[in-house]
Amino acid sequence: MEEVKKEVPAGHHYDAATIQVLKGLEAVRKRPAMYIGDIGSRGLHHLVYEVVDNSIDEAMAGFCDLIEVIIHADNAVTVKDNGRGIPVDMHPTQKRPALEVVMTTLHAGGKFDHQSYKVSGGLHGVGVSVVNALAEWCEVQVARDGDLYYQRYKRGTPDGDMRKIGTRAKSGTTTKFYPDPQIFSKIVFSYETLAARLRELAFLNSGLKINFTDERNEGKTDSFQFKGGLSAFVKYLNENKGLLYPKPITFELERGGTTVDVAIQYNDGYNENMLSYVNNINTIEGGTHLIGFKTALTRTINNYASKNNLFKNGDNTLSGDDVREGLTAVIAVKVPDPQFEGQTKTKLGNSEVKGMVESIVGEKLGEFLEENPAVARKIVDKCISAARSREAARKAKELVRRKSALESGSLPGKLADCSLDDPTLCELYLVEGDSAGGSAKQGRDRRFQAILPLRGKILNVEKARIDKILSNEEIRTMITAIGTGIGNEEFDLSKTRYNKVIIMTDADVDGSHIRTLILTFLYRHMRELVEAGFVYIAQPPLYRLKKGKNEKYAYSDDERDLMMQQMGREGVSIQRYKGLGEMNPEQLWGTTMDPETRTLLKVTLENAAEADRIFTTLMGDQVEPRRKFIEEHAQYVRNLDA
Ligand code: 0RA
Repeated sequence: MEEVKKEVPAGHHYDAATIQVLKGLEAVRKRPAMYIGDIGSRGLHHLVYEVVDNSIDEAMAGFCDLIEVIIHADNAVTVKDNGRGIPVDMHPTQKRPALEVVMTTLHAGGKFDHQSYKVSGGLHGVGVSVVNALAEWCEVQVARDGDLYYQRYKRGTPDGDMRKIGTRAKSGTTTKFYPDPQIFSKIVFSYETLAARLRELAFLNSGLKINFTDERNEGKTDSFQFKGGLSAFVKYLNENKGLLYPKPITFELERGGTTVDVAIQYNDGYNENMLSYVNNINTIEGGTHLIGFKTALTRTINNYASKNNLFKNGDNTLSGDDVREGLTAVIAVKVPDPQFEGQTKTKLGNSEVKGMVESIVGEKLGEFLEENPAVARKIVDKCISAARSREAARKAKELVRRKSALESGSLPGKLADCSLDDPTLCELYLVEGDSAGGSAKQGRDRRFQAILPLRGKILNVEKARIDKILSNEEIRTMITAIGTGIGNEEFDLSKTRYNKVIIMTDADVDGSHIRTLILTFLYRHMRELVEAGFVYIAQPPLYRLKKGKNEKYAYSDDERDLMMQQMGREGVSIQRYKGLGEMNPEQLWGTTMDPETRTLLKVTLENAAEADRIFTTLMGDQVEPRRKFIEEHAQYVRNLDA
């Protein structure tokens, strides 16, 4: 605590309350990950979400309709709203302005009134004081009752008292902060990551306008405002997809303080894309609201089909999977006192919500189907055709099971497995082509590295139904090698045979296409493997530079230029690698596979809405969006194992 005392600015009264506060924020600086998840890119972006969430709360309470977010040239961030302004009057017990209490007290959060919905799930709602504690500096301006107030903080401690700096007619709060480089190793914000969340918030809060500007990048700017909230969200998710009907089915209802907001639109594809939210938080693990929705959807569509004699010979019930084929839906509930459960605290636990959502969706969807028989008919036809292919898929799965039981030890012959069997130590390399596969087999450390060569382009699962997917040889081999099984019902993460599945393809257009095909398969059918952080992309070098005995590998054009300079240009020969096959086993090991020296990209899913859209967009024929995706969705990790 010694250090803490020194940080109290001269002239600032130093009483029991202050000490308490400093202890709190010191805890945040000591263990930042406990408050914001991690101190990497995720945690860094979380700082912005936390500040924005406070303005969103003000919007949900009905006092704010404009939020502006700016990334400044130095990566400081400003969040400005036109709400009531954080109160500035003296706090009755703390004897300091309420603003200072909010900014420096853990969990004060500014929620003096409890009328509005609290955002308290997962890592959200830890309070703006956490951001303040993890900022090298932070400045807040509050406009209230015609006056403008200001206070500055350094690493969570007031850098002077709150003072009045002028007048301002319109009320609001402006927070500007600079993330502390002592806490975060990298303080560069990703425009795309922040834009995705801000867009999502604008969809979820119909009418709210969120302006976003990046001053690092010629003032790149976006403005998000959607009048038709969730309907616009579902249209956005279904962009680039063939639609069964043009206008999403929507309804919004409040019951006993809980609001339920739903939008549904089917496309002619085979994937299910359901997003669920509680108080603006994406409930990745689902929960009672989602269960209620699914139950109502299955029952309502079955009831309608049977009542209208739409079942023909043999078809008589539709399963949950059948009614969700090609479904894009967003369900957002606002619950006064949400209970969050699960590993990442993104699963709603409130049991009363299930019945409420179930009855609302049942009623409203039932009404819609009755009143719109043409649309209803299209939906039912689609579900029945899904049910028929489900039967074919069952037979295909049966075939996989029987086949794998016949192969001794069940593992595919092409797999060169590793000798260890502890999955936490083991890696599986999915390698493009038999020749690179051969080099990888020779170059690897066979104790913990397994190699599975894949021949050419695997099936594009984006455009295929499950029965076709399961009859594809390369895909079956991958499923058996990984060991988890696939799909909603069967997938079991605990059965994974490797905690790292590493995609290794050539550094050319074909390689990038094959990598995308593999990623699409893993995302659509083994999503939990991706969510668990088990999927990686190998980074083979692009160039070999040689000058006498001095040999270096460059992984980008910039690196090549830098190395050229370092080696003194004259007499440097450059070899450009077009494929993995041009490297011998030793080179492949040294540059791409040795955990001591290699670089792996970890595939992360920052935002479910964006991920789905991107896979849909990507599987078209354009190369450019594909390249962009890889850059944006893979996090750069060097020497992961060091
Ligand atoms: C508590 C009470 C009141 C406003 C706020 C919190 C508030 C907090 C934040 C944080 C960012 N923007 C904000 N805007 C408002 C107002 C109480 C009143 O005026 O009666």
